[in-house]
Amino acid sequence: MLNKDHPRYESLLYRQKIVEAHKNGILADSGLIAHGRGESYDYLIGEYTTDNAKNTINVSACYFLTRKNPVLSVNGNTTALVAEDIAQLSKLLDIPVEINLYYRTDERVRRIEEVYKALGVEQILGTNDDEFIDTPELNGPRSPVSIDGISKSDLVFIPLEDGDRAEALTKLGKTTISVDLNPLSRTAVTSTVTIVDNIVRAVPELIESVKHYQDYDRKELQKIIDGFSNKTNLDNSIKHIIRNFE
Ligand code: PTJ
Repeated sequence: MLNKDHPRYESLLYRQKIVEAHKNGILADSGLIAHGRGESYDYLIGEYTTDNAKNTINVSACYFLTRKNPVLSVNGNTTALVAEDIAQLSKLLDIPVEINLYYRTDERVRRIEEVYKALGVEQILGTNDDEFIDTPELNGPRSPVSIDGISKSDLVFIPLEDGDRAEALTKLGKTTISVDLNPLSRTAVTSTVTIVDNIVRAVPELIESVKHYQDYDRKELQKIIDGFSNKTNLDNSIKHIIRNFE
């Protein structure tokens, strides 16, 4: 039982979610390590959503609202931490959730599918019954994607991603929106938009941002997109961490 007065209550709560997801066969063994790496970057950032990250979340919302076929790609860590928010985002934008795992097993896919089904998500792709096609120039377990989902998409949301796939998807001309606490990672560097924030804060904020921008004119959304530079975003994120050391 967690004590709510503990100064690191929230962090402990998310650790508990991660451990439970591991016990339930949702999280990969390496997912525990990936979470620890994320925690350390979050600590350096200050464990809050910076103004710079808020800006990238707003730009991401504008991208979601101007693309034809966005897909939310999910893995074990994303499901462990923010499955409810992913389900909400999928319903709000009427877009599919596609399961794409680095450590793919039929059993993990089945368990993750159950989570989203229970949350009422209607469009779940990347399941064991799906038809797959390989992502060009990408080897490994994350290469096969759903013919009706990521393969046809023009925008892929890729939280907690590995660099190879982020790079391959961007090279294919897709808009890639990643969430990664590490602004130096290859995923961060090769994505169209990198939200340098903890996924537990970023996805709820993204939902609010989509609600805010959904009645905006397309031209206004495009103007916000055109004014964005991911290089400047990453430079700002790194400078923020350096300032915290001073
Ligand atoms: O569920 P699977 O099989 O697809 O496996 C998922 C993991 C995450 C294990 C796999 O994709 C992996 O090994 O990823 P990496 O290469 O460790 O990259 C994960 C990135 O996410 C790292 O840069 C972490 O800093 C970052 N990260 C970890 N936790 C969070 C995070 N970013 C945002 N929010 C977090 N909570």
